[in-house]
Amino acid sequence: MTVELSRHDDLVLIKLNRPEALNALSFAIIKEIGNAIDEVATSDARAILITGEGEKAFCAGADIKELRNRSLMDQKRGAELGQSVFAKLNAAPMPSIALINGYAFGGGLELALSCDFRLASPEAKMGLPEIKLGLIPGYGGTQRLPRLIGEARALEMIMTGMTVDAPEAELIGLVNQVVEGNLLEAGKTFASRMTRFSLPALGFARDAVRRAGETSLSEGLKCEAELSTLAYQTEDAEEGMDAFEAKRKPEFKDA
Ligand code: DAK
Repeated sequence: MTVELSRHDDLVLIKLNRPEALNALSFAIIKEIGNAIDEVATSDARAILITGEGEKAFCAGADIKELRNRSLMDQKRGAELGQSVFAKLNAAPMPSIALINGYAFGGGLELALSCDFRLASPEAKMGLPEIKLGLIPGYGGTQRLPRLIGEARALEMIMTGMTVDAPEAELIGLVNQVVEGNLLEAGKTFASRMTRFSLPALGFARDAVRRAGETSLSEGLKCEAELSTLAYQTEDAEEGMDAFEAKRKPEFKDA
């Protein structure tokens, strides 16, 4: 298996393990990532961490050697495969955090962009260099990057193929944090700030925030009213407010 799953208390780590090719994404690996996300999504894990094996790379992008000599239909299906697999992270009930431990280029950065959060080691380097190959991103980068860092910066990254280092990535909001020291431990600590909350409430919050990048303010506010009402109707909301009044810690049950 080139994609490894390991359990760390209430978290699951998905690790791309193909360091000899800097964890480049073959179509087989993309399918394995999809299977791994499916497995975690139906488990009792409270968060997903994703990283790459080795000290050099999170993921150096699509497997360039494999991209050659394919029919247009195969390419389109390939793009749809990558997009649908990465979208599974958005649909998973638990939050996802990319631990960018080195290069995250092309499809590798697109995988990280599909996570809810990104932490990076100080030596991490990120970019969408597809333009240098005469290509453009095909696994969601043209859509997720501008929603995250704004159109002008996203256009600059995509149209120049520039590399962004970790401090700059933090400055422009591409990563949440640059981590000195152990990235996995930092990922666990980051996740622990939300793992005890109600998964339905976390999901409603994520859906509402995502809508901000997709719709008008008035439509987004309507959506927020609906989702916040749904959250209010959960048993967890009752528990949370009961616990507040009783001055005790809430015990959420994801219900
Ligand atoms: N694909 C395949 N092999 C790769 C690879 C990649 N993306 N990146 C690295 N490798 C392999 C290298 O070929 C080398 O293998 P050997 O030669 O030893 O057999 C090994 O990994 C180590 O790499 P380097 O020797 O190059 O290591 P360096 O430290 O010198 O350089 C680097 C590291 C990350 C700067 C360099 O490897 C590099 O520039 N890699 C390519 C980065 C890149 O351009 N990524 C792809 C972006 S395009 C689609 C449409 C578009 C896309 C996908 C689908 N459809 C329509 C379906 C686009 C996707 C992309 O991701």
